[in-house]
Amino acid sequence: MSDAGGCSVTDIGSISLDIMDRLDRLAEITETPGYLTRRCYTPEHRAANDLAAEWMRAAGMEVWQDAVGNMMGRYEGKTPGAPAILLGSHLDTVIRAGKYDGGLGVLSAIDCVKSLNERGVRYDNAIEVACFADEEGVRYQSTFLGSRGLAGTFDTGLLDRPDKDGITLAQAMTEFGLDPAKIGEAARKPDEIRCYLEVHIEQGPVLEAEDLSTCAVTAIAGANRMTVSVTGDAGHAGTVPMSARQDALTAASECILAVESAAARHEHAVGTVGQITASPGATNVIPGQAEFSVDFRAADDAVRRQAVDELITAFDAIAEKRGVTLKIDHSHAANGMTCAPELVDTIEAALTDLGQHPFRLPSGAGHDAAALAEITDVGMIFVRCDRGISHSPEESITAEDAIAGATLLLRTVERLGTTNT
Ligand code: HGY
Ligand code: MN
Ligand code: MN
Repeated sequence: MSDAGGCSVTDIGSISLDIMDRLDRLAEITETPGYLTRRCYTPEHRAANDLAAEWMRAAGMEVWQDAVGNMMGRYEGKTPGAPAILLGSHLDTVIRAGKYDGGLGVLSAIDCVKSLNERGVRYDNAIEVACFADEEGVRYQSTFLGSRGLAGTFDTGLLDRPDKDGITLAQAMTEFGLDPAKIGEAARKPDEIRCYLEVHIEQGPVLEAEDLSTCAVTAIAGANRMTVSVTGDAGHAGTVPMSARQDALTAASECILAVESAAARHEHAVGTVGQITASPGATNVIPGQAEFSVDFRAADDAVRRQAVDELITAFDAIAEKRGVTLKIDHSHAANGMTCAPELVDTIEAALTDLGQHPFRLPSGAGHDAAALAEITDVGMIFVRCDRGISHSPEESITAEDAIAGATLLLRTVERLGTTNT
């Protein structure tokens, strides 16, 4: 039987049912016993790379680690050296993470190849899997270090950036066994890659509300991240009159509320302050120093840029009024991007093959696909997650939905593999 796309729908492969067991095993690799944290270039990153390498070899792939610490696998096509359909996601996590953000995409990709290998199926294209080193940017405040390395857009200006323990990115990479001078060797040429596909949990509530397990993704929102340092005057809590204070923490607090109101003012915009510190940190000392993070996103890039400009103007006015000084470190800025329409269509055709009606959603969360879009067409598949919760130990998916997401990826690859457009 074959459908309009010239694809035989009788050759839909299957995904092994133990994907959830392996996600549990991957989640056991953590820097913080009791909850999941796995940052880049740590011993835990090394252990996760080794485990992914073991799974990729077992799935029939040739395996290597690239020059920025991504763990890579390749399943050759009918003729060696052909451009690859690249699959993957990230192995790093946020702090107190859920088990599925990143890991689900990595295992879905590996299991897709495992299914092809078990059936001896080979296409003109090779299939590659990328287990990216750092998507979240937790350790060095800049996201997509792994996928930007592969895309050839790694910002070497970050190499001197220290983590919270004062270890620079260059030092961490060196200790991980990498040579920061050779980062460029990770860059892949656009003609080596036909397209990139990523499975990821939705991290939102829509699929659950629609009672759907999976869907195609249409776009990824752009984002700005910055760190704001506020400097005032420390002083005695009991003797400095309120009118004479330059309190860094109350100034930071007014700025933080300005983030919230800027996001509320603009359509489809979100603003978050996830980190704040104050020093010297004694109950009876007026804080002379405060620092906070800002994560600002919007579906529309022009809206995001305008809102961020307004925010910085508001910060300056607050600093002026309160007699403090501000320093803003713009640590990350990424424009929004749209997924390749033909890949969105192929994913929806695969949904139909699998008996689910087509559905598509934009992503408010950032993904490695945004970095890969610099060099190739990208497509993404979302998988339903419980109450849309993510970046939390409460993150939860069902085994059925995990398998549905990996099966949709496999069906999409089967469609692409049999139509070499
Ligand atoms: O923050 C994000 O959107 C993604 O989880 N890195
Ligand atoms: Mn993610
Ligand atoms: Mn995430």
